[in-house]
Amino acid sequence: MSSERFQGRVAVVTGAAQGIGRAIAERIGAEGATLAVVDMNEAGAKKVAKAIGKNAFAVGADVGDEDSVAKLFKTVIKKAGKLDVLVNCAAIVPFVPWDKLDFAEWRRVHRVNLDGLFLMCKAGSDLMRKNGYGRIVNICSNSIFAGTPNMAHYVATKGGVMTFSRALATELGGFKITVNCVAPGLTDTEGVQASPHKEAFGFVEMLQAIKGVGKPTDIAPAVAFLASEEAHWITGQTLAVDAGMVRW
Ligand code: 4PL
Repeated sequence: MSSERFQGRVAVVTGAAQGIGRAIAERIGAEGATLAVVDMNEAGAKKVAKAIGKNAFAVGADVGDEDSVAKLFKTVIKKAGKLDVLVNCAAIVPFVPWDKLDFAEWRRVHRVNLDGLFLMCKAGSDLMRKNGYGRIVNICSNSIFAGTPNMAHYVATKGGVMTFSRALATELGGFKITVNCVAPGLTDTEGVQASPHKEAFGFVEMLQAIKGVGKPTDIAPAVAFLASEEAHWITGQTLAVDAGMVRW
């Protein structure tokens, strides 16, 4: 049954205290997964885990810190015994015009968006290789196709998310582990609403084939599909989920 696609599966979703990560955690949790709701904001992660139910537990972690990532997976193994699904959604979404962008800010965003992705995929895939099964879904952004302004460093990291995922798919194919990306467009999240990005909804909508404002629940189904068993023949791909704003 499609509503029980993740029965018996163990999943980790990062950045799951809010926004798109939260919607993904809720969706995979509702479909039966045993689930680690991971976020730097541990209190927020606890609230989300509690709302999902007994199959979910919260873990506070900084994906950019190697020790924190090691501790996270130790907790997952202790609580759930294995890892089947890893969704990497944790990211910094900055708004910094080029004139204001300095190296410290460039590094801050790379530390989470790319170093964090590397650390999570490295430790996560080690467990999946033992498991003989795995689904990795990395959250990208359609800004890599659009060249969205005021976030050149973010766009650079998300380009890395796509190309790294492509290479990782090759490395892990022999272990029955798939690696894919979902590339949302501008989405109505707490983070976006708290930033100047919220002013861009009208412009983005003008470019969309389908009109409207993207919600986290519009993104989660695509992630759940790529994280499911039946997506076994798809790997190394990036799927734009943005009402057709970009086509490539
Ligand atoms: C088109 O990933 O893809 C704003 C903010 N506009 O973070 C994004 C677009 C933003 C985007 C993004």
